[in-house]
Amino acid sequence: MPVSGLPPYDSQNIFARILRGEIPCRKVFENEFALAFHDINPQAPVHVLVIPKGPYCSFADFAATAPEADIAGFFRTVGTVAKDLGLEAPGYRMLANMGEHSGQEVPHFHVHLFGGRPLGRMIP
Ligand code: IU
Repeated sequence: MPVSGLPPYDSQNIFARILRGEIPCRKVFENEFALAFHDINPQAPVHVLVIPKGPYCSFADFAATAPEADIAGFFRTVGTVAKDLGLEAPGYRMLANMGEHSGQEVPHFHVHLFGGRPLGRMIP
């Protein structure tokens, strides 16, 4: 269940359909906690999305309602994916849009990983 004030999870959203294998993706990694795949509209030489397997519409939903073991497993996986992509030594950016003001487009929680070039400062 999403936290109050947020819309209910839409099981037909594009990332839910990717998780179910109904729509293909360029998979990078998958385990019990997460699926990682290349963004279709990359904003950096490496632009990968990491999504949890459960039905969480946003970071707020995930942080408030996912079992702690799933939260730990998910974020450990984000780190492993970044490392395996060779991003750790030069560095990378991770970002999660949450809700309307952030411009979140897909209502399934996802972390962006950007890397492969100096990314500059980004505030906010
Ligand atoms: P956002 O944080 O919800 O704004 O990011 C959504 C991302 O999902 C965005 O970078 C899109 O390019 C990306 N994406 C994708 O990789 N595959 C898709 O089929 C769709 C969006 I729709």
